[in-house]
Amino acid sequence: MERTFVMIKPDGVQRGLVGEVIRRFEAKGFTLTGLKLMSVSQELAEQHYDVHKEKPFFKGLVDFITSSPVVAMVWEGDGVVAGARKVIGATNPLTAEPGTIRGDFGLNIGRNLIHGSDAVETASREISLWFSEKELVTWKPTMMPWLHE
Ligand code: D4T
Repeated sequence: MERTFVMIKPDGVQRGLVGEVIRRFEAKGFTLTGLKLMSVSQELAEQHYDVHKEKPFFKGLVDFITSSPVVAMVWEGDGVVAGARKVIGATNPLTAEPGTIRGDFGLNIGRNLIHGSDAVETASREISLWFSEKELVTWKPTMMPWLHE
């Protein structure tokens, strides 16, 4: 089953949106497989955003992610990588569609509330960066037959 890494960034946690974000993923029908509130070390932030290390916003992004706790999650389900990105919305909250998390709650690209892996391979790298194998729980919700034909 496909898995993705989702992180509620410091602005989402500080603004009291943790429950709202989890509610949207649950309501969509994805399965929560890993969940933790944590402070992010400089090293983890730099590894996570390694792909952006030459970008002008890199330092601000790392400072932001390490400034206050985040909620790290793994969600599972058919097509969950692309599906989670749809639930999250476009990178810039000002252009994100209403009905998406960023579209409904955000204003600024540097405060876009939430991260979701952008591809299956990225998801696998990010899940092993943020979670140990024993922190992930494999389980089958009993509502599965009501979600899938
Ligand atoms: P993440 O990775 O946080 O889910 O965001 P996206 O996948 O939607 O977007 P991204 O990788 O292009 O950007 C990563 C992260 O950097 C911030 N950012 C981005 C920023 O502060 N200024 C910028 O100009 C850009 C492009 C927002 C998300």
